[in-house]
Amino acid sequence: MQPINSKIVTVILVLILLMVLLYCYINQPYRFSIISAPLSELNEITKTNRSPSSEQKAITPNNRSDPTHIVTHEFHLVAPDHLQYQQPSIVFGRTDVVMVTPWLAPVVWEGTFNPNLLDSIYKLKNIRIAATVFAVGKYTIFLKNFLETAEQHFFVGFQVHVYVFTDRPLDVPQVKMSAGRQLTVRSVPNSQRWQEISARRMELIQKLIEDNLHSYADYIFCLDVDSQFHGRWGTESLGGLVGVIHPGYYRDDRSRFPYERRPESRAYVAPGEGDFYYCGGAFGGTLEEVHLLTKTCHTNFIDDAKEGIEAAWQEESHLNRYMWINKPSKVLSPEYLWQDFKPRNPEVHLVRFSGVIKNYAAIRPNV
Ligand code: 5GW
Ligand code: MN
Repeated sequence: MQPINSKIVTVILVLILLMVLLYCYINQPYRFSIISAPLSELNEITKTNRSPSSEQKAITPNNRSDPTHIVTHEFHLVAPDHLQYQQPSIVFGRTDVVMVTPWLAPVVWEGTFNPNLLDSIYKLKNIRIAATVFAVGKYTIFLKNFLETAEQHFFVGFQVHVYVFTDRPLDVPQVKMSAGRQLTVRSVPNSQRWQEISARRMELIQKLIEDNLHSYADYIFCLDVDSQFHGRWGTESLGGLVGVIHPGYYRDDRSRFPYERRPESRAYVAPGEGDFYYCGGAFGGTLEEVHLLTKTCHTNFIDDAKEGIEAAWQEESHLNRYMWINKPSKVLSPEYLWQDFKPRNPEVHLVRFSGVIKNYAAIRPNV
């Protein structure tokens, strides 16, 4: 009897192992379905990226060994059969705003997309969204409103994982979250100088992604906490690298953009260059793209600091330099980061997310 028993046990163990392998195999490819453009086309390294080989490694999802292809699940869009929605037109549409960049990335404005169609497409993909928000020092007071309004407007009906980075974990409010949504608190050291918090923000997002975020999310958005949602922010915002147009400068000539103007800085943007002024208070995309962005911006910030230079708007300046060279594949209109004190302009039909009015003296550390 003895050898038969052990044979049965071995057979069962082998079967379990095969089932686990099958499960892993089935789950893997649907998230990364299409093999597309060569890396060399997609990833022109900025003049400040000094180690292209490590950057290439960083962008290869799941460290797959073939460095010549970027694999992504972004491009293959499957709609459910028989979905009813308004016929699209290529001759009628909004005429008061520009809906595409010169490199053919969509610019997302209200009235340019069908939310139900997009949600149906992305529901089938079972996507998971991560959001990061920093609340260091007195900025924890913004968390309640931020989290409550996110429940009402941010990727409603999808799997959302919010990561709160704070030095005051006990001050993180209990906010009721719907099924499929969760919050994780990550402790960070307090810092006296905002410039340090700012520099660390990119570094901590980079680390979060490296900490196996792939097991928990497909896309990530990095948002300022001193803000609230007023309207839908959902699947229309998904893309490889996603930039948000700053509400303060979008009607201005590029000469007025507050880019870093000293050539010594790695955030330098020369006169006559630059597409838009993007905001540091909201950006996102796939984990691979945001990993490369945060890693590059943080490295450049540190290397600047070693030479005694700090860009005009810290990480925002580095982000703007990065997005000048590495063009975003989707651009979100200023609907996606307005400011509560700013009257709505006519082309802004809907404010989705905006910075709240804050009492600087009351919340900022003495710097
Ligand atoms: C920001 C400026 C000066 C001193 C301190 C801060 C600060 C920012 C802080 O003490 N704690 C903190 O958590 N932050 C994080 O950085 C928040 O997520 C905040 O939303 C983000 C950017 O700073 P803001 O919102 O004050 O910058 P603006 O340009 O939106 O006004
Ligand atoms: Mn802010």
